[in-house]
Amino acid sequence: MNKYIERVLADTKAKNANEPEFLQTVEEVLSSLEPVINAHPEYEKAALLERMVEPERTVEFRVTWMDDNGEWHVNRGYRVQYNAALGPYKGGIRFDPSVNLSIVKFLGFEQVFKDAMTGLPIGGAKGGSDFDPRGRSDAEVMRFCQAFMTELYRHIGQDIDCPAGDLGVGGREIGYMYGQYRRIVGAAEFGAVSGKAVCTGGSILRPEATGFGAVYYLVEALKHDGEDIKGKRIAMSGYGNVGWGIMKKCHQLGAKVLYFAGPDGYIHDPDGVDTEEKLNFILEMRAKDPMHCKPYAEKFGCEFVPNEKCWGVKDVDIYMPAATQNDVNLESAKKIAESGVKYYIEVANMPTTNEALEFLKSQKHMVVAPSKAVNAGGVSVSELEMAQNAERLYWSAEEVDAKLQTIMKNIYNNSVEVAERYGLGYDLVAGANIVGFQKVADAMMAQGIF
Ligand code: 2IT
Repeated sequence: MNKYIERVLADTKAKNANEPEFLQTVEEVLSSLEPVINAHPEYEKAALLERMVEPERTVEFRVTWMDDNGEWHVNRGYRVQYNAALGPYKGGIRFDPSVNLSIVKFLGFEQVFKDAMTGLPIGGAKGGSDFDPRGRSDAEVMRFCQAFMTELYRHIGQDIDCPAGDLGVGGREIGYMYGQYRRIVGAAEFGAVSGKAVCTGGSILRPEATGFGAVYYLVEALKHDGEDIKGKRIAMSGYGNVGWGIMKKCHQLGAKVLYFAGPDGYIHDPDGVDTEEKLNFILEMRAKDPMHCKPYAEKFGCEFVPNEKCWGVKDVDIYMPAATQNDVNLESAKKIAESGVKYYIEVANMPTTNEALEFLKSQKHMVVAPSKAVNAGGVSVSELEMAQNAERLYWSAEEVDAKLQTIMKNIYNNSVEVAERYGLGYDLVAGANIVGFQKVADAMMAQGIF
């Protein structure tokens, strides 16, 4: 490997030894940058990689809130403002007991390159809390969101940092956080938070955007091989906001999601999630209890396989891990490769361990697409929401959807073109990393060293 990359990686590991998820993504990204670093010796002189791996700012804060029984709880809140060379910091907020500094830094680092790839003027950030919203009443969630924003508000703003949702943070939580922001600053500054409901400054299609964008990317990857999405069969994990968006778009385009996995096991519906009734049932099921997908099998009379993932099923054309990080390890990757299925399209942030990703990429019969390209539709429509807020107008669904399709097409095409230009062949993973890196690098070099 290039000596400069090797040195920065070793230093990053030594400095952040207790942050495994963060180190995982730094290793994945940096190790794919060799050709571009070789071509630009000036980057080493400007300490570019050292600066890129270090967040511009990390905020960690106490969040104190009262439950419905009058008991006080203390959680930890985070916002990692990673890189604003391309525009205001932008990225989601995750509420989940697993959230810690390593998770937020990994998500923030990924976000920098993802946001760059969209071609829109946004930097990268991520935030969250170890608060567990599951089983909490609406009033408890509201009090938590208000307490969280009471500290976060001083670090964000429409030209500074615009948070949005992620796992555990949907339209409801965003609404409560935006309301508290507005109350404190005393101004209808819509562009300070995205993913808002349409009635309060949000963009049409934001809830669907990540899933729709993933399918638009998939359409391009299929087209490259002379294939059509119509009639394709899909196995996925996750049926949250993103998974649901994929199912909805697949239904519209005549593809079928035959398998989907949740925390309790997986569903096999041989007809696919092919009706509005099924799509609506998934929404209701998730709202009632996000930990169990078994009720779908009971309702629609299909198979439920407890405590298993659907990686390795053979009667599909495409796998789409859309749950959470490190969902697919080497053992699952081997089953996936053995199944003979060609397309492995990552959707969740970093759903594949590095060794599993390397293994899948080495399989000659497979096409592997990286999440930071595939799931960029969500943040793209978030930025379109900021644009609508800035001009104080709402756009139609057709306008937003057309822009989203163009963005996803460009992300795919740019990745292919750059990988080819650097002699890497059809490498969608390295192509995406290099496209994102190059945009951030150009902006950082143009702005001087700091
Ligand atoms: O991972 C992601 O891109 C998000 N959670 C969405 C970020 C955003 O600002 O909409």
